[in-house]
Amino acid sequence: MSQAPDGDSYPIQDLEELGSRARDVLAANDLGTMVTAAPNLYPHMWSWDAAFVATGLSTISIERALQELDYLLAAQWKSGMIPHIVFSDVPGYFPDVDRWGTRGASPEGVQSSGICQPPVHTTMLRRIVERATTAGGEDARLADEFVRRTLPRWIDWHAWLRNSRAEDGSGLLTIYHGWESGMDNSPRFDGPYSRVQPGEMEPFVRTDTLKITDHSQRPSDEEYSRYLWLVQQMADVGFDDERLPGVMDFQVKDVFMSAIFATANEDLAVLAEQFGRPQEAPRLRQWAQEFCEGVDATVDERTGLARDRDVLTGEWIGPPTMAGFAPLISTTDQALLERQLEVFEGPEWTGDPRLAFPLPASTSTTYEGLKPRQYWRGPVWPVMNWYLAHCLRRRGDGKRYHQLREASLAQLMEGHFGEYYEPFTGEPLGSMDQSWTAAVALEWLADPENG
Ligand code: 9WN
Repeated sequence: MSQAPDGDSYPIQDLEELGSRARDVLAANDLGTMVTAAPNLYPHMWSWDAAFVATGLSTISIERALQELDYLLAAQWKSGMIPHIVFSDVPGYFPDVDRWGTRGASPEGVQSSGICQPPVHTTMLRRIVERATTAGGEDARLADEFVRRTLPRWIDWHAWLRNSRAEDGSGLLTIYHGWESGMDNSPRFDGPYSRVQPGEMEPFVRTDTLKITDHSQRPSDEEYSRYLWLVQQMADVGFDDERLPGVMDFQVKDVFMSAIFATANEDLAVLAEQFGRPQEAPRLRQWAQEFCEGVDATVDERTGLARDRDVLTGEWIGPPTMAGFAPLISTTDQALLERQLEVFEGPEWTGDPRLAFPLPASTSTTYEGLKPRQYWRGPVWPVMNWYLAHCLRRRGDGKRYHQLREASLAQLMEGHFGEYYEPFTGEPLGSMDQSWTAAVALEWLADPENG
């Protein structure tokens, strides 16, 4: 293990300063209606970012945290889908709403994309509710009112995922675009994307590479033309859930998103029981179990890692990425959990002595395709560190939560709140002042608990 300074060994004023800067980042990115994902590169609300941002905001104001989730829910489609982007009026992101062709599909007055992202929302909502309940008073009242009012919407969201993305009962969600995974250009998707051959398309100009001028940190133009082709394929069938399986050139059973969904169903079941809809809990628990089993069944005996599956070819997906640790999120199988932890702490992952901090990189640091500076092909993502630690702590592993907390605080102390970090040098990369990075810094600071 490399020597990560102990997060708790920092002078209290350094930790306070980190917290104060994280709060400033969220305040600066707050348009009043939404906290944008990042100030320049991402001037809109992203679905899974908003959930993490809400939990960070809840360390400051429960009311503001719940408003964030309300704003996201207002963009929910009739089908139950929560779109991956809710557009603000700030220009400068591509693809914009016109390129998406979703006007008319999203609710009146809302501009959104037409795909989804990982369903971390109800896990974060449960966390916010716990914080509000502990605080008591007006915070507890607000949380109670919010959950009672919005429970049906969250249940619709989960029902849409289960019924339009996993109606086969596999316990694995299908995604039709790498953006739906939130890990856009991960090597997980190289095989499926290699079979996407863009046809005739409107020309386009990227905006991301105008903002991140070191292009080695972003996906390539070739990757972008595939991304845009898939958007066009969906738009051509009016984002009709029933027609997508017949037309899409990219269809992957996403194991990481499925594990997130398993856990989120358990969290939603708990909320349903606590807030007046206990009759919904059995269905949600059944989905939790279905997806937990679906995820466990993908594990490669040889490597101990979980795998995605390419629906169109039936092939398992090989590259060793952090998605392989999906069972750490959802499994109830103790032997599998232990095996996964052994791999997680081994020399190909957080035990690699070359790492700046013992944190999981987005692909194994010994993978031949590792690109330590490029997006989901190697960098360490602070938001993922906190989410995995949160899932471990949920199952009672306070020791590992604490270890990941120390290493994460050590990483974040440099103060830029990078979107992602170079694993060996700890250099912040991508967007700076990224909202979800600031949000998880606040979570780490709010919660030093050691099991
Ligand atoms: C496309 C906002 C989002 C995150 C994703 C991350 C990145 C978008 C982009 O930024 O994706 O959705 O334009 O690159 O991959 O996880 O939600 O932070």
